[in-house]
Amino acid sequence: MEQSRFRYGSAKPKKNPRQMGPIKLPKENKMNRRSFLLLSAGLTSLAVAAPSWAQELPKLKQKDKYKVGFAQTESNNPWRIAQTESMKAQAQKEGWQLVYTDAAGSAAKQVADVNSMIAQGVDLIFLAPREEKPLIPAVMNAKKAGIPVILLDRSVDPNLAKPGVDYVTFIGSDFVQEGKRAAEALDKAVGGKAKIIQLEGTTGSSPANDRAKGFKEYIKDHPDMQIVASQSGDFVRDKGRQVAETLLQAHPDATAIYAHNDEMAIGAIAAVEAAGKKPGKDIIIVSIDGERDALRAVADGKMLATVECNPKFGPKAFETAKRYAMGEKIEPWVINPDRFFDASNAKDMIADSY
Ligand code: GYE
Repeated sequence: MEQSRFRYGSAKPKKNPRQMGPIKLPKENKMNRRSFLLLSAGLTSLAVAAPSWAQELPKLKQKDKYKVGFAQTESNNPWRIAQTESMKAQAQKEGWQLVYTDAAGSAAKQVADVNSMIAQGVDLIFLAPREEKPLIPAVMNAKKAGIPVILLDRSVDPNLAKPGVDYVTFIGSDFVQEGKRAAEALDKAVGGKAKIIQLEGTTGSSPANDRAKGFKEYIKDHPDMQIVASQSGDFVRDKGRQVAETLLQAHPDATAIYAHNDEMAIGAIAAVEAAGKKPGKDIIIVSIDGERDALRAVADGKMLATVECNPKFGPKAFETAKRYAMGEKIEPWVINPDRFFDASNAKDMIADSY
């Protein structure tokens, strides 16, 4: 009720009174001035807290069937395609209508996609936010429109939007842990000594940020494991190949490549071979995802290992939405457990992979 009196509830963050300049006060009345200042201080703190109290997390009415949105980031790799298939298959199984959009690698388009889902009156939006900050408006617009959002596979900046407040929950892997596990596998294989080229994922995306963080955290206690170069390959195979080619030329002493996903690792294998070196011998390659081509490369000895990041979100996504509709309190992070694939098991996993 407070929000209607103070108007900040529906105001955009830009309207924060802190940014509106000083409030002019009548100098002649000291008492008035003091209470006015106290009042305005109170208002300021209310306004700062606005996102949490201004509006509650939208609810999901209990119904037999829903119309839900799934805002995908892009469809240029097997991981994304497997994720989309899993969501579509689950929607069909439940008999729910799925409004599917593909942002084709553009955060701006993804925001527009979410706006169009809002206009179409979907009951809930599954969003895979391409980058952590640019997708905040999508989350907030849906909230304002009273449509609950469940984040899938990637998250948003935790300082700008919060689970249980602005969106229901984040369903996904522990990317920091994935980075640590990749570093640990490399450490064991090379006896704690490596000059590493890092191929980063999409700049500003939560998996790229956290996979870098986890890896860095692990190697900080291993002084002979050094990152000699690090650059984004945008999670894309061919960009991974190009970046690896350039960085291998600039750092002929490199002995390892850590790629934030398998697609870039596969690209890197080609770059290593083009440089006249042997992947798996001269250059040890480790990455994350567990897609078919990477499992094959591990089985062939061209890659050391890949930490799993499972794209099959369908069952868990729809189940979480149903739990939410039933009024269950949803945990802020529904963690997907990850397996690990190396020479000991990669071959057996190929048949079942994507
Ligand atoms: O590792 C990558 C994809 O967001 C966790 O994005 C996902 C990552 C995944 O493009 O292959």
